[in-house]
Amino acid sequence: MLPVTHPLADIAAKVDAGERLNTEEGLRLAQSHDLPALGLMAHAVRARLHGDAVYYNINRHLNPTNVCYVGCELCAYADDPNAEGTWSYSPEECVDLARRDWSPDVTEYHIVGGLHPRWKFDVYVEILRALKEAFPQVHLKAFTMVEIDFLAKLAKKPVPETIAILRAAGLDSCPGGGAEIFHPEIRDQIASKKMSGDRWLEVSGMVHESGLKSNCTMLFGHIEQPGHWVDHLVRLREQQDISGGFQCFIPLAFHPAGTKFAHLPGPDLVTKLKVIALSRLLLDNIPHIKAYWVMLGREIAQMALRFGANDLDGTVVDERVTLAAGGKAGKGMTVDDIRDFIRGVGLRPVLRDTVYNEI
Ligand code: V47
Repeated sequence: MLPVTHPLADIAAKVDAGERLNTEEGLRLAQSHDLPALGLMAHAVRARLHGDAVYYNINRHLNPTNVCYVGCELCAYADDPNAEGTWSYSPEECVDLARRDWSPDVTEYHIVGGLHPRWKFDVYVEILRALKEAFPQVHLKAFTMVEIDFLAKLAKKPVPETIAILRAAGLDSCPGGGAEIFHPEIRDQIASKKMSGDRWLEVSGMVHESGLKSNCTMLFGHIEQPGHWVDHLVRLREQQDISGGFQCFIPLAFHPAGTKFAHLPGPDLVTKLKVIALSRLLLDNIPHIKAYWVMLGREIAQMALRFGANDLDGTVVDERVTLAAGGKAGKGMTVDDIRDFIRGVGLRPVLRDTVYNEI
């Protein structure tokens, strides 16, 4: 795939042979400036796994509350209960909101929010129950590992029992947020009061053990170094070897506005494409890499489909996390936008549900 004299030729040979790359090789890729070579290798892997298919879904985002007592340095979305512009929707209001943006082809609600200091466990359970009752056919992908751990504390129950209660109320799978950067050197600065990386991985193991699928993420383009990406990806890969329930990895491009890091520029084009390619090359046991257009920006998300990504997420509509931090990708994409976008790079749009069944 690469000429034998190329500095990455030995890695390309391993990629060709379908062999797992080690940490040292990951670091060489992460530090390489040869973006086309990374893209070529990652695209070959993605073509081997998925041919020319690019998955997308018809979904809606729902954020029941942006009140959160944690106050992560990386976040512009969440705030304390007395701050202006906060919201806390009751289960009925969540259903009303969901109804506002509903259409018969919606297959997923993506539900994340803050760790509300005053809500009881039952509020979260009732939100799921009310949505499931109103939209029994829609998959509820709800609560990150951070929220699941918090809910277990609220419920005063072990995590597996908590998950069982949430499942009974309608939980179908979990989104991948809250992973940020696992390495404490960085995590202690960007999410100093959030659960540790070890705990995030442990809770995802329990989610998988319960039979639910989940996604995983990495927040990049702030104060981390390439070595932290490799550490993060290798730890996800190790967890996946153990528990096997990650469906999709989503690299999240940092948006600085309104955060403690507002002075930073955020990741550039090269960093975004490099992280997409690196994740495809290192995560040999996670099937899908998502180019989340809301955070990458539409044009770079389209290019990412040629750098290892095979999924675009969905129509989204009412996204608030990125918007709060200066996101400019705009409101939802229509299905026609998404299909044109995928065809524009010579690939084939495939409509999926949340667990990657073709529709
Ligand atoms: O957990 C917070 C991140 C996540 C910022 O699982 C920020 O399919 C950038 O996880 N700049 C929420 N990112 C989004 C998320 C997600 C999105 C789409 C699909 C899926 C999925 C998951 O956003 C948070 C946090 O890691 N985040 N603040 C920021 N300023």
